[in-house]
Amino acid sequence: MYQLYYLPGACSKAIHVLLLELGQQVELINKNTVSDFAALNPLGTVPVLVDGDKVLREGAALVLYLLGKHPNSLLAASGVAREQAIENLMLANASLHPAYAKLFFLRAHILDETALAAGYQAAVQGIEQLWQVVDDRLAQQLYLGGEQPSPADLLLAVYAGWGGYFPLAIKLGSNVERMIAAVRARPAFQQALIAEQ
Ligand SMILES: N[C@@H](CCC(=O)N[C@@H](CS)C(=O)NCC(=O)O)C(=O)O
Repeated sequence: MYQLYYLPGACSKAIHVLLLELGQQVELINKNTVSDFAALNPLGTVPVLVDGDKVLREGAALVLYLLGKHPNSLLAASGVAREQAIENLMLANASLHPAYAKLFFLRAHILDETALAAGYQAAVQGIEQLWQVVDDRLAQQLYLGGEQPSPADLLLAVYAGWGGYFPLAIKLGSNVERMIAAVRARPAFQQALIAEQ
């Protein structure tokens, strides 16, 4: 069985959902209950996945590891569909995730309220620009993966929830909202939600 180090609602939830989509059993370990988490990940971040004697880090790497190991319909084995799915995975993990991380950083480090509001506004502009790209890609299809979710859809459905932690409206776009509702309605997402509560 896999062990997944997580924080409730964090990006680790996408790995949790993916494991359930793949029909895998997972033992969840809240990072905050581990006294020496730095031994597993010196960066202190989740997700960390333990598979036997392997300790794996970095969300996108975990996604590719799991999809390479278990038969699935989330990622094509080769060709243009695979290339697009990996581009979308990186758009989510390497662009949208850091864009949201700016909001958390600002809240932790900017004490002046006016400066904080200006920082939030600039960060939200960047986030909305990225959602617009995703929204455009969803114009003709429910998921970035087409009729089936791709890994990026799972990640984005988790990230979209982070806006609720801040006193700002973040425009996602109607296609994005439709995709997120569809991902969140999936049994794997619901199961992960309950398990992390
Ligand atoms: N590049 C890393 C980023 C991971 C990351 O930033 N994780 C956040 C949660 S979404 C975290 O663990 N933050 C530390 C904390 O909240 O204690 C990845 O994709 O795995």
